[in-house]
Amino acid sequence: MAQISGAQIVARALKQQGVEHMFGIVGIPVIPIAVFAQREGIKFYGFRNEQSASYAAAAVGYLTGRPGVCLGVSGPGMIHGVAGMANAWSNCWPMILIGGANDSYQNGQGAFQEAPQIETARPYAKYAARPDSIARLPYYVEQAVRTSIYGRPGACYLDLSGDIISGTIEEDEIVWPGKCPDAPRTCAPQENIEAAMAALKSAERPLVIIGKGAAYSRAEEEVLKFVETTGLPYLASPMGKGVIPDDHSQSIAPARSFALQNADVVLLMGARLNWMMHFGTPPRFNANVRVIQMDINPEEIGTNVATEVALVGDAKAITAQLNAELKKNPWQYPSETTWWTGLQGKMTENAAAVAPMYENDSVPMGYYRVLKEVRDLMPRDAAISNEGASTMDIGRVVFPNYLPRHRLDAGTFGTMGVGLGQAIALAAVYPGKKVVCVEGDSAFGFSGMEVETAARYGLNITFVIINNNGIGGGPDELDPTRVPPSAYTPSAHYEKMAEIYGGKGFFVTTPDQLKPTLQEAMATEKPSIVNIMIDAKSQRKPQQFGWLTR
Ligand SMILES: Cc1ncc(C[n+]2csc(CCOP(=O)(O)OP(=O)(O)O)c2C)c(N)n1
Ligand SMILES: [Mg+2]
Repeated sequence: MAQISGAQIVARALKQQGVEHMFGIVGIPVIPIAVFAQREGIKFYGFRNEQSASYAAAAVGYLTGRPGVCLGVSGPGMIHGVAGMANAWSNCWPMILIGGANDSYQNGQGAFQEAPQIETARPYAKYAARPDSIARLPYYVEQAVRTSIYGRPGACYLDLSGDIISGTIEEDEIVWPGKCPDAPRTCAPQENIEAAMAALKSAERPLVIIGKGAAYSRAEEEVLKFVETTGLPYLASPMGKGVIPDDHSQSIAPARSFALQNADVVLLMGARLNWMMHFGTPPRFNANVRVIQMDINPEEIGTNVATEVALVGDAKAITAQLNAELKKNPWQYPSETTWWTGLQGKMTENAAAVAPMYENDSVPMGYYRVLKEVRDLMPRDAAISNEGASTMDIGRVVFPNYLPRHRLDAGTFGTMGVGLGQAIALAAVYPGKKVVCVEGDSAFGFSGMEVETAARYGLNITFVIINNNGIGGGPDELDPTRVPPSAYTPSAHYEKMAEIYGGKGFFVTTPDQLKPTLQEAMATEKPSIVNIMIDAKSQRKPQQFGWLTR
């Protein structure tokens, strides 16, 4: 009988559980896990910082429905990876962090990189375990994979001490639990389905809100059918965009504020009434809004606003139930109502307000002018990674999504620094597609070195930096003795980072340079960086409410 190491067992167990992507940084004691993972056919991406690797792992979980894995060494490596766990916890995305740990027989002795790792992971983990037996490693891996994707998805942590990783046993001593199936799709009771339809029928000003939960459950076909059959107006959360193509005639995205303020019945499809939806409360929502809430997690029901009808379970399965109910009892919201007229009027008004900004050729340029050009040059099926403050808020409005799970951004946690890792995740999951990674200059700095990672693996990513010299803009010139907290080096040449891997960088300051440089950048095989200077004072269209308005 052959001897087999803990590292090899972990790698084989992950592969057996449907894990296809591993991101991380190797070192003692986790090197053999990465080596064996590659040998088992898992794609390993060596990163420059575990933070970015952990963001990529969670994004892969969201995009594929099976967790991505982040691999980090003990102590500091593991702790960097906790950033991704927290982001995954907030976004409800499945991932597994595997942290190496000191040899267990040195516990408490001040071992190399010894740290309270389980305790550190715990608040963000659905499951955090330290396997104590090599033979049972596949059991722990299965637990972590299953827990990450069953119920509300989230992060799991496995703490692997050096002696478990490098220890060996006879192959026939191992217990293999078998592959855990995808999460069972849970339906809502028929009475809730009927109550939901009754509530919608009683509405004067109904609104459907599509969240990333619907995208995660791959409900796109069912949601499109539901929206088209009912004729209801809808809007999408930032990452719910694309579940229905953004150019659909029932999208009322440009009238978002008006729709939220005036809707009397809201159907949430995998979207939460947290800060991103202004808690579902005034002044952003009607004080008497009635809520139909579709969510995988019963504990989410009733958060911030009492729920009139709860649809607890899987978005794809429950939307199919709603469609079946509509087939039995056909109903459609009339297309000629004062609600539709109001929404359409507001959309026209808002489109007219931003139109001049798209066309404004003044130098320095504004966000809309620049992002419009990026939009026009990206392929229709491009996958978009987008972060920053205004760079992201305006990008979300300017860039259309025609496909589900093709937009990743700072998410529920508002995390700056996710952009490059998430772009790499998109490229890993969608080979052959163009990934466009649009970053504020501050956002880019959090993980800029990962451009080298993207180049090393030959990923089809175009990096675009919207440079206003800082966090929400900085000064044109800097006095080193008085640097404002939000400022970065004015006109910093971030595009030169492409030179480190033999790629091409572009520095753009005028509108006439936009098209040729972006075209060339999108056409090149190695990742290019297009660094576009904009007016530090450029802003969003004036908003009635800021994101954090009370
Ligand atoms: C991890 C983290 N640190 C800090 C912040 C605070 N923050 C919010 S947006 C932002 C950067 C905005 O600047 P930039 O990316 O240049 O976009 P701009 O608005 O200038 O276009 C920062 C640092 C955050 N959200 N996340
Ligand atoms: Mg900036």
